[in-house]
Amino acid sequence: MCPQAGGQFPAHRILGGTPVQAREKAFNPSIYCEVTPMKDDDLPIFLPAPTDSGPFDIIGDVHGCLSELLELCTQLGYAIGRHDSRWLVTHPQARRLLLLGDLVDFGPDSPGVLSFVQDAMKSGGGLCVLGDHDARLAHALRGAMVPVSNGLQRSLDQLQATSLSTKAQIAEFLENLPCHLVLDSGRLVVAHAGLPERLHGSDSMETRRFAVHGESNQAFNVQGIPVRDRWAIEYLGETTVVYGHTPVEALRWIKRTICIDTGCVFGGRLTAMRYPEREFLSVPARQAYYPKGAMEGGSFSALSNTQIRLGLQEARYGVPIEQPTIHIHR
Ligand SMILES: [Mn+2]
Repeated sequence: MCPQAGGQFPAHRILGGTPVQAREKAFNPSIYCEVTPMKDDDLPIFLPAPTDSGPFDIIGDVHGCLSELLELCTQLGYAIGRHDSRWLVTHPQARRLLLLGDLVDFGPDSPGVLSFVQDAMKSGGGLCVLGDHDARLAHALRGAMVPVSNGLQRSLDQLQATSLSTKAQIAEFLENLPCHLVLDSGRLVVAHAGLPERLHGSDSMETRRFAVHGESNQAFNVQGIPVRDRWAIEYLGETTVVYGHTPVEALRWIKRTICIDTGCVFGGRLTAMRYPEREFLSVPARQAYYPKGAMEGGSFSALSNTQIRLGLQEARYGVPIEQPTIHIHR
């Protein structure tokens, strides 16, 4: 059984080795494992071996911000070209993009981001995990009844002129994304909403729900303020966990976990973490594409002094918080 199991939808089997003839082989962690969809006309997708050590450029929630994504990739040294309406995305040092999910909703060009990421995965071997907005869009494109809010309508409007077959292809791509990835022989875990250590490498409903949608029962501190990322505060693992989902104004290491969603679509920045270097690179949003109401930490952002802001956050989280240096390209 491939430890990289965990697409949002269980309609596929995880198999080891090359297609068809290797179907009954045990999983071999030294090769990529194939996720073979149950339906014959679905295309197989490939997941990295858990021993895959990169190097990766891990990118937080894009939410349809194609311009900023292209700019960040350029700053990261990717060569980006176009051929037959497809993106060609390669890196001279063979680095690979690793998207943390929530490619869509809120922003100006969700279809463009979906095309870019799919083409980057094909041409440069990039990787991506599933976010909650991606999962909802896939359901909506399949005709399921989902609450149309949170910017989903914007994505559906942008896809209105798209053919039915392309919509089905987008849904299939999203449905086959893994909910989390274990990489670098267990030194790195990526999941859209983070993941506690006990769920790393597992493929249960609980794992999928946590990795894609986040902690279900909200905790509150003694002042009655909601505590986000309780799992990160309680985290004792050696594995570095990189995630997005909750926009943060400033990056912060909470133990060995870090959220790199810096709220680009709300007028913040799009941020990448270089792995294994653990360096951070951001590009500012060209504009606020959606009201900032969904941003966390509004009370912190009103303060200009970063040290005071960090102190308030430490008090709120009750654990030491370390702020990494972030290189911002303007
Ligand atoms: Mn999310």
